[in-house]
Amino acid sequence: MTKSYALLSVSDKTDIVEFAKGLVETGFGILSTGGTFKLLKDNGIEAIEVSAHTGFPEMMDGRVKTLHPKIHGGILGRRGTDDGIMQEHGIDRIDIVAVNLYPFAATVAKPDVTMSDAIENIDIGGPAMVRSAAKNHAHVGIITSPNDYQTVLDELNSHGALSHSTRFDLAVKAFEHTAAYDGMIASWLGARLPKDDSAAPSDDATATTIFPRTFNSQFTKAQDLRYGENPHQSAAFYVESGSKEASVATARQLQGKELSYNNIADTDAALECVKSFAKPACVIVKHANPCGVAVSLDGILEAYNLAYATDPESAFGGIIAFNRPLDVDTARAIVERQFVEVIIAPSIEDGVLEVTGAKKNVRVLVCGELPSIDKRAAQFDFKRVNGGLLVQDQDLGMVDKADLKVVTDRAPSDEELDDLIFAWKVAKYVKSNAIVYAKNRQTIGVGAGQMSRVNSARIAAIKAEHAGLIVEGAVMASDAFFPFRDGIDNAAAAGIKCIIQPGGSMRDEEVIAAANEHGIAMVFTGMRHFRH
Ligand code: 93A
Repeated sequence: MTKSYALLSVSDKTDIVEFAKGLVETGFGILSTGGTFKLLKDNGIEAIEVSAHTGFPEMMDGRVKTLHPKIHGGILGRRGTDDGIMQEHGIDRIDIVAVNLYPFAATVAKPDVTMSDAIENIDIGGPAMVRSAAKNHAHVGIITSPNDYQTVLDELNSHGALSHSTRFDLAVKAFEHTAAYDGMIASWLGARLPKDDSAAPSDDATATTIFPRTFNSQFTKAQDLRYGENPHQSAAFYVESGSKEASVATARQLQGKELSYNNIADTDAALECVKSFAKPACVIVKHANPCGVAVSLDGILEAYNLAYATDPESAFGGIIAFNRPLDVDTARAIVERQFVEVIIAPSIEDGVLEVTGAKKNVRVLVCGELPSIDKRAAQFDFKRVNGGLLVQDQDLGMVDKADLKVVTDRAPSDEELDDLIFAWKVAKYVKSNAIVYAKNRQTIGVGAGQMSRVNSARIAAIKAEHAGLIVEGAVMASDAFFPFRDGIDNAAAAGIKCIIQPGGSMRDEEVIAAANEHGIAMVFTGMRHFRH
């Protein structure tokens, strides 16, 4: 049996002395690189320098320290299978590896960092050892964070060895550590790619900051944008690797000038909303909110006419999405009637581009067949907050008629139920607090993004009145429960006859009583659709 070592090579030397002491007490021999070795020695810990162990000096200013078969063979050798070959070459087992990497992040965070500083702080030997040990976690424990030293020592002391589950967990952490490290290097260097092929990256690392080619290795840049949400913000559009579903990211632009940052965001909102409907539908979005939505069995021209009628003022300069191929008549109706930024549809029929092309700058996008509504794969939603990232599943929650709970004396009619489900689907895509008034599968008033629900309801009523649409007999959808009865009283005064909402308020009783007083039929979905 060859000898067993723990190899310690750390840039962040927090608690390494105590850890080494503990390892020595459990019987490990310690191997260590220059700086770490010196610190251990200064603290009276017996260790062997890696260069003495391999017979090779650290060279090239430390670029080559641990890249040696006696190190990697000692880590990677399969215990049992490879014992013979290890013995033949005098390779000792390395059963514990504690490595953390050159401080690339801290280096590039310095305001006066140069390209050569950054390059020298790209650790090569460290990640190689981390990955070797993580790969061979069946036999080796890899520790990449001082936070794990004590747990490892405790386990070694109580059981004499690390359990498989501990080694596995440590290996996952190790791969996370190296993946994050490489991602960081790629992003930082990628942001400094020379714009011109002939120019080498300058040593003035702060000179040309651009958006990197990839982002977190999961997103690839599709295009640099002229600017962000506002002209003083720079921006780029990244597409998620492996993304196949019809989306704004996978769509093809057939006509019109380059999409802007806001165009992409609004096209996404419109397309995602129109995906909710199985029958021919049109969604018009303005400033990330649907300002008109309609479904029509007569086809998308009628759906567009109805959606436009909800709020012609807001539809000006909007983004229009369809869930059916765009035909010539619909294209003509749009460009003759209104200024439109983007039209997106699964495909277009012959002759459409001649019609849309006559109007300057109308962007036409085709996204391919839309996924069937209940077969969408949930992806992650990200929201950046200062200093962090919020991650959640996409809101793909759906309800159908069978999920609805009637809570009032009066139950909705079949016709009203269709409108309720329609209004509910729209409300999901309206920023909270969201109130949607609808009749005959047409929105007749949308109240979006207010800080109080009752104000959203007031706005929906004002919009309906403004567009000359009759609220009497319409339904109302609310993305979250009504905290007070005033929302119901207001709706009743406007002429609403039916309400869909999640329910679950402390005052549900009071809200239901208000609905009953007004002869309103109300259903609870049991599901909320906040959208911020
Ligand atoms: O320059 S390296 O990429 N080449 C190596 O062979 C190597 N081996 C260990 N960096 C290398 N290391 C790194 O040195 C470790 O990842 C650790 O961050 C650091 C510890 O060096 P020292 O013990 O001299 O302070």
